[in-house]
Amino acid sequence: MPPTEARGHYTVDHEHYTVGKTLVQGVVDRIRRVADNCSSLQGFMISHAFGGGTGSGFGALLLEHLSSDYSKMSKLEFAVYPSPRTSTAVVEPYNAVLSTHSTIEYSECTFLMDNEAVYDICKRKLDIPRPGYHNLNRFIARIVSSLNQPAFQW
Ligand SMILES: Nc1nc2c(ncn2[C@@H]2O[C@H](COP(=O)(O)OP(=O)(O)OP(=O)(O)O)[C@@H](O)[C@H]2O)c(=O)[nH]1
Ligand SMILES: [Mg+2]
Repeated sequence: MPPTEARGHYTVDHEHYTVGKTLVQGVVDRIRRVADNCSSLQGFMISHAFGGGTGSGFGALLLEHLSSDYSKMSKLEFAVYPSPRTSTAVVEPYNAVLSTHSTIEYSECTFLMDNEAVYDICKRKLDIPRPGYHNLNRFIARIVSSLNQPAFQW
């Protein structure tokens, strides 16, 4: 997600109702341009963090638009759930709670990657003394790839 100034002060409300509203149409237009060039579009995969202002607020808004423009296509979400051990802003729990309802209404399936659990697995099972984002991401990437694999066989 693009960096925003004063991280954490931009909560889900800000991204969803103010800045997000002015940007979302441009993003949807770009997605449409790519989608129109696909010969056999099956759906969308959206990766975002529930804790980030952009990831939660703008993510929910984008999902809402995709679901009205492409109602028949499947929309799969890969969402990172905030953990106090890796979080950078105090508003993350609020962002996560406020954006949860959009996952119920607008996406077919949401895969929740709990940063806390992934951190624990890296530390205890994979013996990484101080796991960083790159360790967490490598692990998450494997999960996402294994979920995608059946789709690639078609
Ligand atoms: N697993 C994992 N979690 C991340 C990573 N980067 C950020 N997070 C988590 O995501 C949340 C913050 O989301 P960001 O993606 O940084 O925020 P954003 O969506 O860009 O929103 P802004 O607040 O507008 O910057 C926190 O809970 C972080 O711990 C990453 O590379 N890997
Ligand atoms: Mg950001």
